[in-house]
Amino acid sequence: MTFPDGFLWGAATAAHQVEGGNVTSDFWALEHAPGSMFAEPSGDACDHYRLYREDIGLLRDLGFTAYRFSIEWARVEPEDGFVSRAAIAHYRDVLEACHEAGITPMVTLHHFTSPHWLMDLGGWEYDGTPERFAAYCHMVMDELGPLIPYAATINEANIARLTRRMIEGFTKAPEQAPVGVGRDRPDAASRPNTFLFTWSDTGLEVVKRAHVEARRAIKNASPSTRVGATFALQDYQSEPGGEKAAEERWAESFEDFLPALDGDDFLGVQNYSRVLVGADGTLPHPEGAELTQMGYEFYPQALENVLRRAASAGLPMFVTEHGIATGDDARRVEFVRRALVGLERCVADGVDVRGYFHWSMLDNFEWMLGYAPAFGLIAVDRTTQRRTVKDSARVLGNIARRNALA
Ligand code: GCO
Repeated sequence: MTFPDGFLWGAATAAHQVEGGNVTSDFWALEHAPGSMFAEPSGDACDHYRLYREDIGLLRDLGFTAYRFSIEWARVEPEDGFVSRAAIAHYRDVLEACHEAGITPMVTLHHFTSPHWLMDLGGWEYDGTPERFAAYCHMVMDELGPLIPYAATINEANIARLTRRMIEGFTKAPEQAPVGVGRDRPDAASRPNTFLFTWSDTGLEVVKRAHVEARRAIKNASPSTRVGATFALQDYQSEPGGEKAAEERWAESFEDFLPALDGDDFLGVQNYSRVLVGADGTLPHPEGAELTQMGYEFYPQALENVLRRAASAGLPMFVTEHGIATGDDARRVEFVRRALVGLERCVADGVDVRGYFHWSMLDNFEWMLGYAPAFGLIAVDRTTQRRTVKDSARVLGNIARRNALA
């Protein structure tokens, strides 16, 4: 069972989840707001802003050939109109470290967090945000473009659609859902429009336009960079009576975005599990199902199903995220192995998949859930910042070395 030549084998991170000290971002403010819905603040995270050379070296030593990480807009442009040369120099060095190690970088330009100042303008409901975002992308690519072969504009451009469904499931009244993310009053009006908590139709249009304008800006500044966006794609499976509802879920979370992807070079597919859908919506997990630390069903077959469906976009695909939160690394090994058998079947059938990035390189800051879920191939002692390589990292690294499953 081998993979095509040049297939990328990587691990993924996002700036806010690993770098630490992202103090000029909207999320930092939310984490420290009174009544915050975050279990704990991100703090120093994995101190990856300082330790990136060590971390990239670990990936290389393990056998990986690629690394997906994000450039943090809030660091590059910490105040409206001020560009930090120091931040650009930092990311230049991260990219150079990748190339020196023989690691192909894939850069995400927006991974959930935004500069705090953007919230004062209306965040992801503000119709000027696409231009602001595109200007930041242009600036980054103008400086660093030759070092960036692959750029993803927005991570999980469709996440608001998924969150909206999840919230509906809780309350049937989305605007009343997660409280504590606002400044003083926990109602919708006071909730800043961060990327993750903007559920309105206006917000969706802003996101789509931001992707289109960013793609244009990136291609102008760096014509050799291949551009795409990434999507959180669930394997929606219908139970009798739920066929129509399952189709709707897929349409709203994927097909609805296809017009905005016209002109993209690749599609980033991110999958973690399946969702069972009945006539009235999401169904509970099957009796006795094994659940992960996220409460998702352990269901590695989902990746293959989702890749086959997403192929309808007609774009080359990368698995830009796939992983499992578990304290039992043997289950991670099993999860990866079974998913990769499915991925290999896709490739053998001619589905155009060009790489696999595991989420995540490091145990890291899982947003509102804090540091409890363990998604990493590498454990991090956050007191000493010591890294410990897990078996799953060695197993996946060996697959990468052979470009084949055992
Ligand atoms: C997301 C993000 C990652 C998560 C990962 C695990 O999908 O929410 O892209 O930042 O950490 O998916 O939940």
